[in-house]
Amino acid sequence: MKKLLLTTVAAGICGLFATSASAHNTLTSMEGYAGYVTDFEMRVTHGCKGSPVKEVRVKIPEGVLRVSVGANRDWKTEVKMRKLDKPVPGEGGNMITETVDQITWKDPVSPIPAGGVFEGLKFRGALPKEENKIIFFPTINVCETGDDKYVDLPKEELKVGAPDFKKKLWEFMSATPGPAPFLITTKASKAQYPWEPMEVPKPKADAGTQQKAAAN
Ligand SMILES: [Cu+2]
Repeated sequence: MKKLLLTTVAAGICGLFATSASAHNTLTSMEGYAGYVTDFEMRVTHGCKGSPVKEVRVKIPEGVLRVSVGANRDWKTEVKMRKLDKPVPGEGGNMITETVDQITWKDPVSPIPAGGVFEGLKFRGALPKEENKIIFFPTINVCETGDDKYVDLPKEELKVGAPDFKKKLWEFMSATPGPAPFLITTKASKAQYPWEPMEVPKPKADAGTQQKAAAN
């Protein structure tokens, strides 16, 4: 009976904040410049119904490449790779054929307390060049008892910039107890590093127009 009561109270605390994005695992920064190599931090804000967190897993979404994990002396980190459908050019001319699929932080010096504090787990990677894209990073907390899965994705595609985007995003975040953390790519006004030329995408009609001009 006592145990049941405890669980109910803890569930009540989570439920109270369930509609607030800050109550779940979220990325500390929910925006990032398209194409930039970006530092990410997965923020863990509470345990599973009162149980401390002893393992955190993050799934790296498609299109986020060149991923590395921040040094962490409190957790053991483990990286699982996946093969890319299509190899992409990497630095120094060699082709990248596989990429990080999942990062796991486990066996901590001590688990993240169930409440009252948060912890940020750092990793980095290159964001896709596509602007106004919402990218999901599904994540799972494994606790001493039970787990919390923040792996739910929106039922329909969320179009950043659409008139009802904010409403749809909020609906998604409050629809289930486990919305996946996300980040929105925004337009960068300059290349990431000052020595890099800004890439100007060529309009598709360009080649045809030039050919015509040449023919004339
Ligand atoms: Cu939560």
